[in-house]
Amino acid sequence: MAAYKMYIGGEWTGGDGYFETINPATEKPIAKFPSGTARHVDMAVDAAKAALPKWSMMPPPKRGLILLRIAEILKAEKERLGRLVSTEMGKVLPEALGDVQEAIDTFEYFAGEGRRLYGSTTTSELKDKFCLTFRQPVGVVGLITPWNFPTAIPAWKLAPALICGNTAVFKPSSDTPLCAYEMVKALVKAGVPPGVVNFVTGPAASVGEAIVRHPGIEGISFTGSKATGEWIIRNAGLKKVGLELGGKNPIIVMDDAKLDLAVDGILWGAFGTTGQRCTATSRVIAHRKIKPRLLSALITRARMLRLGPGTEKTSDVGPLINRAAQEKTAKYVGIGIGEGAKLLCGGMKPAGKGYYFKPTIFDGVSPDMRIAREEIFGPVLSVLEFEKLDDAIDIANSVEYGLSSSIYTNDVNNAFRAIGRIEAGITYVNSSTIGAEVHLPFGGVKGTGHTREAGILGLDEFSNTKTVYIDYSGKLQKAQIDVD
Ligand code: UN1
Repeated sequence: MAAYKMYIGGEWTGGDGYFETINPATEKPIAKFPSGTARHVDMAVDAAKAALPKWSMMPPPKRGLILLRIAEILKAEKERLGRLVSTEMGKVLPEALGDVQEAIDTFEYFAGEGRRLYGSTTTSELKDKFCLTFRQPVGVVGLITPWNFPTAIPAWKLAPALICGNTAVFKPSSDTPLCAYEMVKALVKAGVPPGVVNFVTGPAASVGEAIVRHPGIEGISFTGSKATGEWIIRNAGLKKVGLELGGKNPIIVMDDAKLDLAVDGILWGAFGTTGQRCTATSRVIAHRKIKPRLLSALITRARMLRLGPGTEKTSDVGPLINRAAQEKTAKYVGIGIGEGAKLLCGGMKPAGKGYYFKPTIFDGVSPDMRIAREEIFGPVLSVLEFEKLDDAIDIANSVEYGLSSSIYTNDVNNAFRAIGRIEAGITYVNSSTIGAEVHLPFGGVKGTGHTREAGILGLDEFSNTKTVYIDYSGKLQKAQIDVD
């Protein structure tokens, strides 16, 4: 089995021992990666610090050209990388190719920012005084990424971090280091200078913790669980912290909705990526009148979904990421049954190898049940019922998360009411809860964290705004005091 290396200060470096990355469809190891330690994080931070002055002073359009080259390299390798995403992470090939495409789009988008990175100019309350703002890099940033979008999410962080002139320590999830390695290779090939991005693999308890606590790191960007996000807030000191912490995303289906469309959207949102998206649809809040029809269509269609390796054309739903995820999903099925919800389909893993789990639907779920409140991150859908839209929105808002949401309705008044009242960073109308595009802000409210990634607002996480006052009056002018 191939043993890979970390990349620190432009050198490919080993660690203190290795861990294995596993193909979740076969449960077989596919590669070995170094177990990094706090010492490697120190080395990475030193390298990132040393590279910062030159990188941050390079004109942003030049940095943009490097980002564009990264996009081109990923584009040329899309098929191979897609297969790798599918093999290492488990998602089906069309989605895996989408993951790589999202990374390509992100690098292209932020490459263009090299010629914008807009600040603002504004008026002054005093004569002969000019006011403006511009963006400066945060400094050395720590990027801690999850496994569910093993190329797209690193791109969401790397591209804006780099265009803003930061240097980085990048720690990928230990479930998908090979996808992350490929990303780093593309960066190096595109001409990202040594020390600008340092790739440290290994456990959260050593590498992750060292990044979060490191005094040489100014910013942290993390996507993952709420519990870890809270830990980061407690331990990162005064670093600039960006968090994207998951969801319990609802689809409200009104009695006037186009039901076939809603069924397509629900299945895609709940069982696409085997339910392993922060944006996954985990609750359907269905109008009492249409619920029986909706459920019968959902069950029929969910039972038809074919489980199998992501790399096989015949697979609709790939495996979960690992054994722990499979066990967690099974545990929640047990909790749902124990709470008195009605299991309509799925509810177990199929026989044989691979961390598969059958698409699962619960009816008779009430908002106080744990399966209606907690993020399962597996193919489990809870169906709740309502009669009035305001009640549906109250149910939608009754959880601690607030990432994505959706309403299916043909009534524009319902749509706008939901858009205004649902507590979430994203609301879709007549479309599923998944499928965000890279040029729009992505993020949540409440327990999801309040950071925005992607789009123009994605620059805010990786830049500090400098405010400049230029007084050309030739005399001392006092704001708030020279009022006449
Ligand atoms: C995530 O699950 O953390 O909107 C990201 C979507 C994808 C990104 C999901 N474009 O579903």
